[in-house]
Amino acid sequence: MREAIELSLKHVGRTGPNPSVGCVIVKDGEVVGRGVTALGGRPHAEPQALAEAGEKARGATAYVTLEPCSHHGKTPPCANAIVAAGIARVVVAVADPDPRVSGRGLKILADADIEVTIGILQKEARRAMAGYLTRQTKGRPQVILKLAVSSDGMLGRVGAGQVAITGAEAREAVHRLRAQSDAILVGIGTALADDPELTVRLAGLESASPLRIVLDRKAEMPVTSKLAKTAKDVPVLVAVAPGAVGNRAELASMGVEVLEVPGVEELLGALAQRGVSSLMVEGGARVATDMLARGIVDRIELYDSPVTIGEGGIPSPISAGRLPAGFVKIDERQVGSDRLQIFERLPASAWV
Ligand code: AOF
Ligand code: ZN
Repeated sequence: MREAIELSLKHVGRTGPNPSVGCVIVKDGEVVGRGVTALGGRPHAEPQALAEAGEKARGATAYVTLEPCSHHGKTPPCANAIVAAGIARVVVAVADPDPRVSGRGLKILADADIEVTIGILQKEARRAMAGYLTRQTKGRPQVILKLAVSSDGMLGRVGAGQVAITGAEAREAVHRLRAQSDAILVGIGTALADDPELTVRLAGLESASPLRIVLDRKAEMPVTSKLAKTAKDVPVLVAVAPGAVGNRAELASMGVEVLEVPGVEELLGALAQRGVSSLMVEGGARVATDMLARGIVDRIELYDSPVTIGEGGIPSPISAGRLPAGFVKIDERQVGSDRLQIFERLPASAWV
């Protein structure tokens, strides 16, 4: 199962709206087939692992991170494929909350006299598909807040544009996190101050750039911004208040999608509706504070840097020692010159 989870991590953020699932088939103590949900979401993991195993699937054990599907969607049900291949035992980490599946996949297996075990490494597998599970159960994407804080507790400097706080290794890790996310969001303050591009600029992952979103109540995003100018290459969505005028016509003519939403919760609901499972929030202080106050942040990736900002600094709303209630540290490691701490706030129900 650990290997199946590792496999699934390879395609996180690139199978939407499907979860990235891993499947490993073992016969006589040897791995005979491996599969991960293909980029774009199909084929699913199991048929690929079964194809690799071929005749060796007969009498073998299949380890799958998510309950095999039972619905006739864009591909035939994986549970039926497992039965047809003669698998003897199926070990599943997490039951599928998709109402089309939700226990029916397990039932198909059990009805065919396959031995089924559920819940193995459930916590790890849930973390690996947290985006999908959050969207299915809460009707909004998983929200990941990324913050880089200077040694004097600042996020940047007023009027200075983009200030390098973290080092090269952290920058690479952040771009990898962007690639694993379905969408990335900043506030209009950050869009104006930094003129960010918000794309993935890592060799081999250029096509994994997520949908770029700006919270921009008055539609103030400049038509000269990098975001607007690149909207035809990588999609940009500007979330405006109902009736906002500003630059919306010009932005729309440049290929920017202008979406009217009364508030951030409605935006998250609309994103989930269109299959966005994970949303990375990259700035700035006001957006971070607001999202934390609303209780809609699920995970915080906090980089502490040795760089000092000093005069004119923008204070960070949070620090490792000053987190809102309910967050627990799940990981801590050095990333180049910076210290990364990861916090999660999972509802108790997500662990059972
Ligand atoms: C599996 N194995 O690798 C994945 C599954 O749109 P469809 O027809 O591809 O179905 C999407 C649903 O399939 C999704 O909501 C989830 O229930 C399941 N994903 N299932 O057996 C896989 N990715
Ligand atoms: Zn399937």
